Amino acid sequence: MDETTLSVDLATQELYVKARNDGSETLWDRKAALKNQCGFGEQGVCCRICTMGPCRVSPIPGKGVQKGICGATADVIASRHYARMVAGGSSAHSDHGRHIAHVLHMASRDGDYQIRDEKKLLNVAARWGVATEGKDIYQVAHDVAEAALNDFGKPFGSMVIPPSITKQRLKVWEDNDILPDAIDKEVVSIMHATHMGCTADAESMINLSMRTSLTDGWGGSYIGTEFSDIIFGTPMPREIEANMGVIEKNMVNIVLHGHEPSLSEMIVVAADDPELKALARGVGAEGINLVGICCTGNEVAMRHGIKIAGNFNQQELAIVTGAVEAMIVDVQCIFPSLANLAQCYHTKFITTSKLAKIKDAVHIEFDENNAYECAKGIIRKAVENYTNRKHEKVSIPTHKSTGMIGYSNQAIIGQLDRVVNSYTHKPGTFEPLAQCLVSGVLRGAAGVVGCNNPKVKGDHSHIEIIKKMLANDVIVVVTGCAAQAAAKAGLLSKDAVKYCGVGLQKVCELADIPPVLHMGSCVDNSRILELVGEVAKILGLDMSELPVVGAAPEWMSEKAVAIGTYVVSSGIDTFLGVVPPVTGSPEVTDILTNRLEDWVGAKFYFETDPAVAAEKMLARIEEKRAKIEA
Ligand code: BF8
Ligand code: SF4
Repeated sequence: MDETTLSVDLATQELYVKARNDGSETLWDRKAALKNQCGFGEQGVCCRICTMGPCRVSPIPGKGVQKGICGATADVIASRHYARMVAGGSSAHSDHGRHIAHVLHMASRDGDYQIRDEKKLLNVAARWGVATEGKDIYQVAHDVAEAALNDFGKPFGSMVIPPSITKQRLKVWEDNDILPDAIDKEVVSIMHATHMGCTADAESMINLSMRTSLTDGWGGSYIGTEFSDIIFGTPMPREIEANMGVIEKNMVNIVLHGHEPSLSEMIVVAADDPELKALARGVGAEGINLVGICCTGNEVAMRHGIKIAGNFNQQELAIVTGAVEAMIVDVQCIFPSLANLAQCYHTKFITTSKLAKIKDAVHIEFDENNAYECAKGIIRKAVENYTNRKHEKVSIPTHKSTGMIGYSNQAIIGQLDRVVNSYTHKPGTFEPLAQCLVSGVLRGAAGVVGCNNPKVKGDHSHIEIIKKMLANDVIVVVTGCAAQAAAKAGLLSKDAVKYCGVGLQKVCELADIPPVLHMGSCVDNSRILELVGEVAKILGLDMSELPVVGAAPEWMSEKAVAIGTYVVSSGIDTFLGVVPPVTGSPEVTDILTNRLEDWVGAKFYFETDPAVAAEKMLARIEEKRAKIEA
């Protein structure tokens, strides 16, 4: 395989060649071994929901088998599958949020988890119906966590909706009957509605999917973000380095991979322990070097400046450097292949969650009640492994880039306050940003988010789309693995103004920001919802009326389907660079890419060519501008 076709990232190309020479297998080799992937599955027309099946129906109307044994059509089968993807994604994000709520619940003044952002805690307390006056801050934390935990499964009423939503949007949700009930209830309802013999109507199925997706974006993910900020601190701008070159030859390298910050935060704190540092020197290393992959990488980079080793496509390649003593994982986006790959090198692959045990891994269950000691134990294993390094197998690419990260909404407001014209703008708000959008200095904003997927040349679509946005004065916000692609390509650096049109250049100079703002992990897409909602409120518009678009150019996970669905349901057009498995159903395709606009004022675009997608994104932005300028 020609490595230059796999990814635009040079470190990835270099390590792919090393893996091949080492006889190690990677995702690209396994993709090639699969040869042609199943066309029925790809178009969403294979059903395994009951054991009368599996039933594969024809993706072409009027040609071949049109119905499964129960009579389900391609529309029914594809819409049910779509709904289950949304439920899978929403449950992953929401369970993450619930877990963080449990950590908040156990926070104590003398414990391992403490309150780092009291102001945020007090701000959110009212929403959760928690009185704060005269109460100890830890009691407030306890009460807020309990209220949120109870909201996940409450029997009556809709879930608690954050105040950043516009009133127009709430009305859209009510009118379309997608204002969600409790988070867990909606996911369970999808599992029920997609059971054999329930919903057999694509419109209703997508409608239920939208309800459920909203429990993710405005519920589970929102809780995950806000409570993480309260416990671990709200991110503020800082400089980081990204790409495989951050792995150090003479240090104990530990890769943090996964999603929830409760484990990774504790590893970061424990890595500073004098006992462990001495142990590292004792085994002949210069120290302990923590680096991150995927969303955990984003979480610890934003809050501690931990370097980013890479994104989704690079998880195996980190081990292939031969210089990783341990890869520590919790949940989500973790390749099962890592366990056997680690055995080809000296790496200890350590799983820590009951929800993500992997055969042949070393499992050390992380216990939040004994978090610090547990983290120390895990790091000790890594340090002790340094002497097992096979030096003849070590080769670390030198590639790395620097960039700015940590743009929480508080951080963005802090930067905007630098450009506040006190006659016209209120400090401490998004007003300058809103005015830049209305005046046209910024033509619009784009959220570029999501994964890598070997169906797409790695990082290529992310970078193409981002650069095109910048050149056209569209400010970009990024999260997840897209954010890491941007970091590696140098697009998070303030020097990236060289790619920008004059309007965006001016804004970046005045606010002292890069043109691409790293807003965090995938649960932190909730920060983008908050930002868009607040800007819309300032302008008295609905979110669907802003010149704002979303793109997931290289997405792969069910979480991305949930995100795309809640983003569209929130009124923001979403451009997918990998076609979702629905095209075997003309009706589902029509709903997602067309009819949704009538329902919620936004829709999906399926566009695999990033240059074409960027053109369409810009056209849509201009279309929306015409309305705000009128
Ligand atoms: O939640 S962007 S590959 S790491 S799913 Fe996974 Fe996709 Fe990366 Fe984070 Ni998000
Ligand atoms: Fe086949 Fe219907 Fe069963 Fe699906 S639910 S496997 S289409 S019989």
